[in-house]
Amino acid sequence: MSVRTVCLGWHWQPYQYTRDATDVNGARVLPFPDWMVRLGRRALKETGHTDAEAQAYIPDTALVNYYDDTARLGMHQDKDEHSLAPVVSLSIGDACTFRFGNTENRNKPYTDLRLHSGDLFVFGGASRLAYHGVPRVHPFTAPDGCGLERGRINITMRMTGLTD
Ligand code: MD6
Ligand code: FE
Repeated sequence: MSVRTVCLGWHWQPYQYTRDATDVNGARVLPFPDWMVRLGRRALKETGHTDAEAQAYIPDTALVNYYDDTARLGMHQDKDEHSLAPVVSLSIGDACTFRFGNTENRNKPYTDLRLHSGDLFVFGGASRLAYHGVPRVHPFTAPDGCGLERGRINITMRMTGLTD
């Protein structure tokens, strides 16, 4: 994995979520913002989820990944959460190739699609545990005014299902 990550709400490292960034500097993670909860609920409503599903959605962690021109993210499942509530993904800056796979293994069949700045992607239901990754970033494709001149930022919000 060659992306750089900062978290909100809960700090993620492989296999676990903690309130402190124990593998970085030990600092307490910043709180998960209310506006992001509202954005997550709106994303569910606009992707065919019911009002009840949207209201029950209380994302409590966000992983913010920064990709430079050469960064990649290998095929993986997001399965460290104790909840199978959807993952909402937002992309800013350069476009990338996003590889959306199957739930069995990291190999074919998979679908490659391009995620552009401003795209929102919801991983829910049968797709929630699908393998996925980012095989490449496309430099110099960020639109003017998106707030990022170089590289790509992806924000994924999730429900950990954890309590303190
Ligand atoms: C990325 N995203 O798009 C990496 N995970 O940069 C993810 O790993 C991801 O976009 C779960 C759901 C949606 C995602
Ligand atoms: Fe993921």
